[in-house]
Amino acid sequence: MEAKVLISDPSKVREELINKYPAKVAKKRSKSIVINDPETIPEVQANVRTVPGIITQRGCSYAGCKGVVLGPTRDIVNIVHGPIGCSFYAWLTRRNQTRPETPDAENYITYCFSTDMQEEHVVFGGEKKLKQAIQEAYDLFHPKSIAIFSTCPVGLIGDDVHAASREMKEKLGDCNVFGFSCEGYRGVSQSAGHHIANNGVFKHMVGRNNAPVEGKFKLNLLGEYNIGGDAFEIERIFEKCGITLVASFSGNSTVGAIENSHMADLNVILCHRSINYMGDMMETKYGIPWMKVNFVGAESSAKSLRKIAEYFGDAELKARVEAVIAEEMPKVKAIVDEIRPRTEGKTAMLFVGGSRAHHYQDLFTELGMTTVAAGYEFAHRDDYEGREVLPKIKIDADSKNIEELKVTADPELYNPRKTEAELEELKAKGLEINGYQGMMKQMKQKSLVIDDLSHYESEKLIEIYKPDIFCAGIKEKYVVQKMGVPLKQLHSYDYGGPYTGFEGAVNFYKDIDRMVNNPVWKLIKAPWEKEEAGSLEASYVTQ
Ligand code: CFM
Repeated sequence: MEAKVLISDPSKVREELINKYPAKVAKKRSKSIVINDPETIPEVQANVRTVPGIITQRGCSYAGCKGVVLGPTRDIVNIVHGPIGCSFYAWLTRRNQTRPETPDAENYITYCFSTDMQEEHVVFGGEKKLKQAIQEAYDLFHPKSIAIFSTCPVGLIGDDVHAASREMKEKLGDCNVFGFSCEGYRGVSQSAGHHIANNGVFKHMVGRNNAPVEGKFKLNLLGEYNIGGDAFEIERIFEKCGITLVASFSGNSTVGAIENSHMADLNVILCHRSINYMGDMMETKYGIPWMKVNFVGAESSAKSLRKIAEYFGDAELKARVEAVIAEEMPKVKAIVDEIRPRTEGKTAMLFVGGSRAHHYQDLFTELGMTTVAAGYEFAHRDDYEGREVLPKIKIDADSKNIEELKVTADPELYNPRKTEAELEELKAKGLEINGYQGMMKQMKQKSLVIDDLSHYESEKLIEIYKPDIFCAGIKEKYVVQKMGVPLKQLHSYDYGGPYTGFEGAVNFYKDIDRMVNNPVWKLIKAPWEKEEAGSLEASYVTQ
């Protein structure tokens, strides 16, 4: 069927995507492929098991716990209990950056700590080796904290990382040792690991230090991991506005700041998927409300700053935020005005993680580009449809495996930062407190929303739509580029970034301009597209 005909009727595209599958698979995938209607948001099947063999983009629970949430904190020794590969292949690949206060301040991010589990430990147990590893790390570095991460074999052989951690914490005396049961197979994706990490950070770190924090407008930044320096740009803007960042969860963060984070008066959440649990738990225990913000996109950054100022309700802060926006925006506008005529009308597809497939649409909108299809790898229905659907989400066996902490108000430290009446007033002003609208309300009518995109579906989509840019990760990059479509990595940003805030937006506009307007993509012809029969060249064959 002609691509143009298909595009004008996305239900036909949907059929094309699923009609190659066997009936059972087609039935399952069809629930995760929907045609958007921002008015009456359709239900998307999400956070369910991937069809085996379909080639998913997803990662594992260990990746979500160790790599995503705990990895960016610089002064914690993160020991991976497992075979060496789990550590080695996660070593510095996420491009999360950090900036120690002084050149000799603690920073373990560049290290790779592993128990290097061997067959012998799988057969006879690895706890002894784990305790030795903790002792060795302590003797070498004397860190404030050591965290232990379980990989698949640890759960299979039954090593008790929690008991080993407790024993070593007691023995060492001045080092907070705690473990995570984040075996790769838990849950259906890295999303399970986020939840496990949130629970552990909340139990073992948050609230350990009640020292007051100076500053008039104190907040925590939740779900910002400083990929490519994103957090540095947000810190710059906060500082200019006179906003005090108590702790970041967890880009450019320290153990001390997280332990003290319950002294802040607001939590702002960037990546809802990976850290909304923390927002809810801190609200229940300490009375700190949370608010969804987005610092990806210049307009979104300005909007988020205004929301923060509105929350604190201080005239001086509001004026300062407006002054910062007025100072930053013209520089951004000058660049976007120059680039936009070259990007206007072009199309993008975003299939990333659990948050960026939504947020980066704002930057493409600023460039005049349309997102024709988007989806998350591992997000839940609320990230697509908004948090209103939370009560309707069915809890399946895979989710039941993940602990839900029972949190109650702290008898001494619970202190509601806003009264019910004040919260109502803020809501009346349009501030969404403890809310998130999800991706679909912002997407156009008839755009495609696809959860846990398979490899086959990605190829089919590219064939039909020929988008000007495809955003995903390293596993997809070269396959897509061989089809003549540039791929921007929205996980690691390739070699670029930061992309947050005002300076980040400018970086993004320039990078996308360079990619979508590069003539090289039109010159590419895959070997199998060449006209002469039998002309498939294999230039890597040397003889
Ligand atoms: Fe949140 Fe993230 Fe993302 Fe994510 Fe990730 Fe990531 Fe991501 Mo890769 S925490 S959900 S688990 S914004 S590592 S920094 S880019 S998949 S979209």
